[in-house]
Amino acid sequence: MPIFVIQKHYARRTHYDLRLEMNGVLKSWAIPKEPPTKPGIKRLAIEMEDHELSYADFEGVIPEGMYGAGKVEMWDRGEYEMDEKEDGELAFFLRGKKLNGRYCLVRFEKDKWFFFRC
Ligand SMILES: [Mn+2]
Repeated sequence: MPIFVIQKHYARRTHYDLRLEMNGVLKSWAIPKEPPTKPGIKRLAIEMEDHELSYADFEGVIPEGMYGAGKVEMWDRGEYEMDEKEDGELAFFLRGKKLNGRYCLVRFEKDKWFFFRC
């Protein structure tokens, strides 16, 4: 089963980086507010560049002066199972410690998506 991680990133603005293993890379979205554990809350998720699979284990501090400077800590991780996949619309089951259940990512603008329990 493919993996997912959510890294809490204390950058200039604290956010959560959701990463899904897909086609040998980590597809990535930055979520400005805490990811929802319950239905009824939609979070903005901004699509970011793909990361290498090895980045899934990264925790530590990105030094001052580098892009994304600040502390990175693991917020949640586990496996996931894709349920439905269309262009701009993903539904999948997350099996993490904090996030567990069916989640959707739906694109509404070029690189802007909504992330929510569905
Ligand atoms: Mn980040």
